[in-house]
Amino acid sequence: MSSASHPTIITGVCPHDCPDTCAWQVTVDPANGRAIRIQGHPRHPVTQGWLCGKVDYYLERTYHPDRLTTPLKRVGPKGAGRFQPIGWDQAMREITARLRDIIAEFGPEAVMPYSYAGTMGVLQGEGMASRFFNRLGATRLARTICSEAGFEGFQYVTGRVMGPAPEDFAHAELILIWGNNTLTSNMHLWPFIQKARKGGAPVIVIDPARTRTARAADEWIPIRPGTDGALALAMMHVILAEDRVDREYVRAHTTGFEALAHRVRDFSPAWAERMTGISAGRIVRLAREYAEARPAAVRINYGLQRHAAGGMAVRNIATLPALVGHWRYRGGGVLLSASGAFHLDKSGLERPDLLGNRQPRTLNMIRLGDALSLDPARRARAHYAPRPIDRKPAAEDAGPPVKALIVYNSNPGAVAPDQTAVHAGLTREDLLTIVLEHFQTDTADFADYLLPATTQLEHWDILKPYGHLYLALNQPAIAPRGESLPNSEIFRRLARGLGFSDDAFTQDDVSILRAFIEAQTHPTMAGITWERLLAEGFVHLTLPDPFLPFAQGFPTPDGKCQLFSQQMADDGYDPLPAWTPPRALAALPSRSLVLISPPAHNFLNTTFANLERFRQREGEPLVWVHPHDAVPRGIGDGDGVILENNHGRVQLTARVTTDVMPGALLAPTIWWAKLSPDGRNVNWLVPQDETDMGGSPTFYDIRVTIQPAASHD
Ligand SMILES: Nc1nc2c(c(=O)[nH]1)N[C@H]1C(S)=C(S)[C@@H](COP(=O)(O)OP(=O)(O)OC[C@H]3O[C@@H](n4cnc5c(=O)[nH]c(N)nc54)[C@H](O)[C@@H]3O)O[C@H]1N2
Ligand SMILES: Nc1nc2c(c(=O)[nH]1)N[C@H]1C(S)=C(S)[C@@H](COP(=O)(O)OP(=O)(O)OC[C@H]3O[C@@H](n4cnc5c(=O)[nH]c(N)nc54)[C@H](O)[C@@H]3O)O[C@H]1N2
Ligand code: SF4
Ligand SMILES: [Mo]
Repeated sequence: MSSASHPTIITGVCPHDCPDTCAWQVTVDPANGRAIRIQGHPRHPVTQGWLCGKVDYYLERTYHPDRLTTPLKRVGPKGAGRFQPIGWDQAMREITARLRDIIAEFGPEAVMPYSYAGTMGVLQGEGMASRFFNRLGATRLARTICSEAGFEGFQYVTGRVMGPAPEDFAHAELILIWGNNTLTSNMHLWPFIQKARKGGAPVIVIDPARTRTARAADEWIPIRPGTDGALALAMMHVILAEDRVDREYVRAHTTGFEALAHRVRDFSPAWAERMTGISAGRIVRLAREYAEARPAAVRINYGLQRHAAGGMAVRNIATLPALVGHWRYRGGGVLLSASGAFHLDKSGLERPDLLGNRQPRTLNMIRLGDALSLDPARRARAHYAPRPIDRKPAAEDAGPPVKALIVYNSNPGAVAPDQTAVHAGLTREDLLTIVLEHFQTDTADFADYLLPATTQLEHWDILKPYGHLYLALNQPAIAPRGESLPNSEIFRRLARGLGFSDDAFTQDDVSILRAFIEAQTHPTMAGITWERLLAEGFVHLTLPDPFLPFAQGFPTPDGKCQLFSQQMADDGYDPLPAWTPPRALAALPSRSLVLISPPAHNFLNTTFANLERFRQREGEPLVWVHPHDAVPRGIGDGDGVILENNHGRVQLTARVTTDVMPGALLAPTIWWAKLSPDGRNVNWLVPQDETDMGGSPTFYDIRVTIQPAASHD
């Protein structure tokens, strides 16, 4: 930091799991090295100078008195969250000694990493951690908790997951926001949507709930959760029946049109009305409006695919733009994620070569409860086997029990399905649990060693966004708080303690990031250098302007959009768009309702949910109930209610409202369990079920009963 008296301004980027990946500027007081201001980068074309209401307070979070600042060792019983400070040296000595014993007795697969996107940085995310776990030969983790189902469904159709740039939404004639609460979880897309709107494009939201986005749009079309695949099939039906197809585009760039035409004949709007709850008349008009727009920009996000058939639903939607040729036009198509536009080679960063010939098992993160079980039959179920052709192993082949769990960038004790099973696993006395964290989360309470990690203000990183096309560099603005260390350094020390002497574990953070950028050879990275990132902070991928990802073809084996997918057939799926009902629709106790639990506006998953400011804004753990469902059950607005199914039971407060469709309940989340009235959150109600594709969770495909807490025995 400079010794001048002028405040220093450091450029960085938000680390959170949010499509916007905002660039920021942090002002540091040179007198004491303290960050005094944070603001959105004024020159970043998507950030446009503003951060969200959460990250506006990133300094408050960073300097919060509850921040972990020293390594801690457990003193109380497992889960009690009682710790005493120890030094880094002692922590590393004790942890590595225990890891050595575990590996000697059970083999390296008895060590399991658990991480997700607490930071999306390539280095503090999986960079150094992968090196460590690859060198060790630890169990591998299938990171399925968020996006895999939709990702797979999209990829089968287009070959790569990408879509129109957010800036290009401004050029659309129709905006469909399909299962995305843009103003909460993707708010930097909104200004481009508003631009399109000024040009006359209507904005339509398809969602079971009248979210703040639906309220701000021109129209809300309520849809029964998990039935989007049916809506897409009926739209295709209308487009074909009324011959609204872009024949030239279909002929040049698609495979399987005749088979698709035959398939969708059965899926009439009248049929879809029974599935979705949307009137047949509205479906017909929607299909027409969609086909006539030149083009329509469709935003789907991951909320849409947290249902048993989420993969197929996204696959069906991803088929639509090819039929009407929207990929030809600026802003046309479906945006699920922009990540496929990035072709980053991570092999030098994550060093899969350190595995050698070893092939450790892969366990699915959404089945953490099963993974931590001492019953081999349950452990076998935790193996990652996402496609119909994949087989889970027999119990005797499940591999060793997990004896060491190393958690970083995630809070599985609150975010993962089946919390009863997760907590049972974390309570095991014989399990060594190491948690790298900023705060003492629900998960951290179960740690044997709780290690303080730096925040984005305190470490280097590079961020690849999934909602736009600017790669960004994060420079540290302040010194690490207390004794906190970057994840990269913690894994380096663990490696050293285990005697790993490869140079992978001696390289410093800046050298790693620089080498990562210098190793990129794909044309989209042409002209993107370390020096430019240092000087500019963020750089747009090198792409043609306009960027029309599928105007000229698709990165599939035959170069065409897979209306019929041979790959799907080979993987055991229906090769054509199909209808798979969500589990919650199946005939179940008639008094039960479908529960969805999408992101709360003021939290970022469980991040921020421990801080008073955001808890106050959010109020209390709520569940939205339609009056049709509330009244017969004697539930009034503000009443305590019990939600229950055969996985668990949770107490919430009812908000009786017509903002959610009858038959559906909506509980904004993710609340910390230990800060909730009954010490639980909605993930006590979620089973470890997997989606049709990608082995993802079914967070929004849950059947529950609801009744007033007062009448509950
Ligand atoms: N403020 C905030 N922002 C976030 C997050 C957060 O926790 N808070 N989380 C981040 C993460 S990790 C992710 S993955 C993204 C998630 O981003 P999204 O997937 O866009 O999540 P939401 O914004 O909740 O939008 C999901 C919407 O889908 C609706 N929905 C649920 N089921 C269905 C369905 O079956 N069909 C349709 N049509 N709609 C359905 C919900 O009511 C909700 O309005 O957001 C990121 N951004
Ligand atoms: N019911 C329900 N459950 C859900 C969802 C839902 O919509 N409903 N959403 C699901 C989705 S989409 C997702 S992505 C997952 C999210 O699950 P997680 O990825 O576990 O997300 P967070 O809860 O935000 O936890 C991230 C943790 O990482 C920590 N962290 C941040 N940066 C760093 C760092 O640099 N180093 C270290 N060591 N720690 C760091 C933060 O303090 C935070 O506690 O939850 C899923 N669970
Ligand atoms: S959470 Fe999203 S909107 Fe908020 S600052 Fe970060 S990237 Fe931007
Ligand atoms: Mo997510």
